[in-house]
Amino acid sequence: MSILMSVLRILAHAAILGSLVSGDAVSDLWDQGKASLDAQLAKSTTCTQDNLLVRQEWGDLEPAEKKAYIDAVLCLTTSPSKLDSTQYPGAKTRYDDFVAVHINQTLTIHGTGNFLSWHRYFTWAYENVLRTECGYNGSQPYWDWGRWAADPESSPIFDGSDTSMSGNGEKIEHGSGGFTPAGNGGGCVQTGPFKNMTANLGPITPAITPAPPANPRTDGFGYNPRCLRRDISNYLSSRYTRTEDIVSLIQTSTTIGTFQNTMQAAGIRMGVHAGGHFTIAGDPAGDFFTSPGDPAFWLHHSMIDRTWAIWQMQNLESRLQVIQGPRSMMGGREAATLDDVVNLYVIAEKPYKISELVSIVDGPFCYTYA
Ligand SMILES: *[C@@H]1O[C@H](CO)[C@@H](O)[C@H](O)[C@H]1NC(C)=O
Ligand SMILES: *[C@@H]1O[C@H](CO)[C@@H](O)[C@H](O)[C@H]1NC(C)=O
Ligand SMILES: *[C@@H]1O[C@H](CO)[C@@H](O)[C@H](O)[C@H]1NC(C)=O
Ligand SMILES: [Cu+2]
Repeated sequence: MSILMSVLRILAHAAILGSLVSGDAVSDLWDQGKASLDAQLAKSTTCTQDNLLVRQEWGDLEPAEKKAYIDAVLCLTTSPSKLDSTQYPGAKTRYDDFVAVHINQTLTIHGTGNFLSWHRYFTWAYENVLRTECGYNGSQPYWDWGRWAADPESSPIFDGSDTSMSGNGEKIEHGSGGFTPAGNGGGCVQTGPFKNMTANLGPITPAITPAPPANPRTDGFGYNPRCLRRDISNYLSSRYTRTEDIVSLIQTSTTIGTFQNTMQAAGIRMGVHAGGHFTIAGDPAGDFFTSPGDPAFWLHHSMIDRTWAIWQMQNLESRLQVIQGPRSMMGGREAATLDDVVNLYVIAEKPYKISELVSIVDGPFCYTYA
């Protein structure tokens, strides 16, 4: 009897451990850095164990949690914009405000020294607005590319069910924007919670044909309502965003410069950043400027952020207060510094220095990844 009880207890214990350690090679790297993150949390003046939000992979959320997140996003898409409608006539909804902020800064936040910190703050601002303006009490979920790399279309993120981020676009005759052969969709998203979602801003660099209607303004801020189009396929995911690709990115990048450049590579060898964006593809997801207009953007960038955090945690002491790269991707090789300021204007209360945006448990941030 007591032997049986202890065997059962050991099995139960193993099951609990098993559920905490999700077990792929990327989460193993997280686990290896966990003690240093805990030590940093203990030293933090702004973040404690009690208010730490835990970001989870979409596939690990309960149906009710997925619905709560989806409802909050739909709330953003039906709340009014806070931007001036003369300057930004295409910004109709609060959701559009995020797209406008990204369009506005696109050329100084990609291929630059602030790429990672800017998008960390941007993704956090979104999570924060979902919570403060749309009554959401959960966290920003992420898309573990590796977990669904073989077939993203059938993943719980893109399967088109009520608890997904909506499915692929309708299958239409189309061409791709260059990085991939045309995929399985190309038309309007017609399934799931975001089938009625409208993209209002952009496009600026559409990556699909037939091209979406042109924006009435060259800056992309004009009002240009159109359906959300996607062209999901496993072409890139099965080659460039597998678990082994993520592990290799983390393990072979010894400087922040090589890490961010390898991640952002777009061309013959795709990094996970472009790989994820062009796995969704279409409009606005495949548009360099307007990509946050697809609600799956935030799950992708949360994974970008998690991957950066894991890279940092392999040696927190030397990988936190570091920066490399220019301030702009348009010539001008002026180097970014940790004192440069990130300003998100209408979607976040205050600007921060990059040095305040490098730790997930300091500055405005207080979250972790499961
Ligand atoms: C765009 O950037 C300028 C500063 O360059 C700023 O004044 C303006 O508020 C920004 N617009 C948005 C929508 O963030
Ligand atoms: C968050 O909201 C859900 C659904 O409304 C509710 O069941 C849950 O108890 C809430 N959790 C917290 C921590 O408030
Ligand atoms: C889409 O819009 C139509 C018409 O306004 C509405 O009946 C339907 O419920 C909407 N569907 C979703 C998923 O919001
Ligand atoms: Cu971006």
